[in-house]
Amino acid sequence: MSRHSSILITGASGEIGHSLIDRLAAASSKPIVTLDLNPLVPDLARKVKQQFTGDIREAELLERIVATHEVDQVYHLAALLSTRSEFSPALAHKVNVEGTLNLLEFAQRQGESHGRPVLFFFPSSIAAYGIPTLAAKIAAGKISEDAFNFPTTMYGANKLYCEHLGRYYAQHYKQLAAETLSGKIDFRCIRFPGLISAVTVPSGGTSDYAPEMIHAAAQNQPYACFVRPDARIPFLAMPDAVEAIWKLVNCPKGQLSRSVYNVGAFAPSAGEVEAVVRKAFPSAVITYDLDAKRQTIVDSWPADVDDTAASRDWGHAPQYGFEAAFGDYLIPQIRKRYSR
Ligand code: NAD
Ligand code: AKB
Repeated sequence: MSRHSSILITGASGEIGHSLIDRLAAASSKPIVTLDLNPLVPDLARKVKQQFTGDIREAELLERIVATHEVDQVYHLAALLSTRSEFSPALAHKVNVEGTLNLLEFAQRQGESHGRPVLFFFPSSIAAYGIPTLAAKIAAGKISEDAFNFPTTMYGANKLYCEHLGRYYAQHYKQLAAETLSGKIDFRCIRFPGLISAVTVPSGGTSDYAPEMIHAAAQNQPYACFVRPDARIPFLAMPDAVEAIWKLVNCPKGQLSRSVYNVGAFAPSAGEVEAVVRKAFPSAVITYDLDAKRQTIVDSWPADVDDTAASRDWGHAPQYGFEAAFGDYLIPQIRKRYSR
């Protein structure tokens, strides 16, 4: 039986997965295979060659994938997000770290077996940063990749460690073995800010207040924001997130100066998000009901990120700034979505 050279997307039923499947199905000739606890919605299922439903921690499932597919690209999206991880830190470690280790081992075996480096895309997060005080956050402004790498959440610690695991597999794997076994994985990683999509609503994250506010207003539902109006972190519109993944994975390796890149676009406060949402939906009922503990997490994340390296190395240039993200993408598409 011949095995097909394929792309594997884990966590494919989630927010990024939705948009990434569309993009890869349209732009790549390779068949797509997915793995998620939840099945894909029918529209997306039609775009993939085969979907596997189950847990990334199950070795037997990964064996079933290689029985029929020769994988040369892995987009490892499956994870528990920050708020959810803080309620179940041991489970988060199992899914976010042990799950990633499984996928790296899987990719390593694939690279060793077919002889080509397996591209491994890993979505890290601004949660990998931990700024000790609000005053330090305000003073720091745009943060570059190597500053404040002291996450305060289990999720952030998981992400930061997995960035290192990926670099280890790519550059130093089994460095004491007689033969060279590193280089079988081409590990590339983006630290995403909060993502805002017009087609999906997030769950389990701490940056969720901004997308939740917009989706609630468009459905005429009241929304109580869990952070202060002055809470500020960077955000990126989902089409720009997918474009960034596409640009990074298609960049010639020699142009990359690092394995982990910041990407940013706009960094409004919650109050500034509220103002644009109110302008678009004047009858929106938005209040503030502070969750001091989730606020503390947001306060430990950067007010904005320095993405000079991503712009220079692989041309990160988001199409949507604050005004355009709302005016040209979110508001029109979300209105359409809920008026059906
Ligand atoms: P999401 O929660 O919408 O999707 C995650 C998917 O992973 C879900 O479909 C879930 O069913 C699946 N999953 C969870 N545990 C699993 C397991 N054990 N086995 C198999 N599947 C499992 O998240 P998203 O927003 O699409 O994020 C995708 C990735 O990007 C995650 O790694 C996340 O940490 C990262 N990221 C997201 C954001 C954001 O704002 N959305 C920002 C930074 C980084
Ligand atoms: C979360 O809030 O957990 C995510 C993220 C910024 O990584 N949206």
